[in-house]
Amino acid sequence: MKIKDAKVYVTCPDRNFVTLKVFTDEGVYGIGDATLNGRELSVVTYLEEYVIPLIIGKDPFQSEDIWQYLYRGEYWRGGAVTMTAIAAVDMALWDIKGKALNVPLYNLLGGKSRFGVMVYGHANGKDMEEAIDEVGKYVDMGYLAVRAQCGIPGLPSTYGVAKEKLFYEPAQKGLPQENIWSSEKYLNFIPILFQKLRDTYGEDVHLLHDVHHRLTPTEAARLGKNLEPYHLFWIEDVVTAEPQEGFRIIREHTTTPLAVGEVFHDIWDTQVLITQQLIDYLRMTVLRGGGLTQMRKVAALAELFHVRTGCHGATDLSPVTMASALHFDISINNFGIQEFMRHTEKTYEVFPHSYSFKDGYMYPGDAPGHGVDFNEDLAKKYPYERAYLPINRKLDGTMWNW
Ligand code: EZ4
Ligand code: CO
Repeated sequence: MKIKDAKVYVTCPDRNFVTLKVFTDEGVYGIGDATLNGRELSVVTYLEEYVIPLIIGKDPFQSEDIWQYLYRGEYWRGGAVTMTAIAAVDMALWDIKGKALNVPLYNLLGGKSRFGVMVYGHANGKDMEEAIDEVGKYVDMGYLAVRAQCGIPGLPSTYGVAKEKLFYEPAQKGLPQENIWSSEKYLNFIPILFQKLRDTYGEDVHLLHDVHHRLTPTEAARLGKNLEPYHLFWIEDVVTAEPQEGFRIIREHTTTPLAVGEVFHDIWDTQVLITQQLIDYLRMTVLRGGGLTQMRKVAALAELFHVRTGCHGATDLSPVTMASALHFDISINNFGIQEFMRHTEKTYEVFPHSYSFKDGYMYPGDAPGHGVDFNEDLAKKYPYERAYLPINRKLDGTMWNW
């Protein structure tokens, strides 16, 4: 079998997605997600101008060699644009293999290690009362795990708080929206939120929280300590992982589990964190993490050091990434949890898929490959619109991490 051609599609069914379709001489095609939120067209050019000419004529079953060819052969190594493009090719190749052999992807990755994939949903409220209600709605929908985010008294807006509750998407048209941040106000408020959540819902539901890279290691250690009585499943991205050693300060002070990595690209971004056991969960997913080819290596390394996976599953990852992640999640031993933000109906219509949600778990389905298709005609109806993620400044105007 040979790769005959590949095409890139950009569509905006409520938000932008970049999709790669790889065609073979035997009629089988594979689909990959190439969406880099807020910088989409850079990956389109990278794929069309540099990657597609390199893969035409290659055997799609040789995914390892093609991965190495695109990674080592570029010379400059890594980065968000390159790794998103490589992941898109890799996802499409694994999809082709599954379809050509008529097996669901998980059966090429070691088979099922569990019956389903536990996911967490996103509850958020502009204030405490609304956040508590929203968590209850997820519990009622059958979720076993819920991430809770809340507006902070004294701050006009913050990460994770949405108007459209089920379909939170932070990227917006026009220039980046500006948020204002105060670690002091945040640190004083969040433990009270989780105390109230435990008082209201008891200990059975897993609770998670995302800090979105906004604290220093010392502040993160304080947050972790203050949240210990409420037994969170994890706190996510409490600090950026540059330097990776920074997590040691947090680790030495708290038993609240730590997750990080949704913005990592390379296995090297995880090396110190994993091998020195500084985290509990790794957030890399198939899209930014170099496809299944690299993610399987990352998971194998993590397994040796008691680190489990918690793949990123926000709306900027298309259903193609979601499906690929579900096949990966169900097959590895050291799976932890999967994030699941629902896409809108418009998005689901453009990406018909075989995965499903029931009673807190997701199931990849048994369609050959990853089980997601792409409706080109419908996609054409929703042209690309430039959108940016927000930015964040401290109270005195200092630029900070959003
Ligand atoms: O803000 O993917 O855990 N999930 C997240 C996401 C990110 C978006 C950025 O595009 O942090 O909601
Ligand atoms: Co996050």
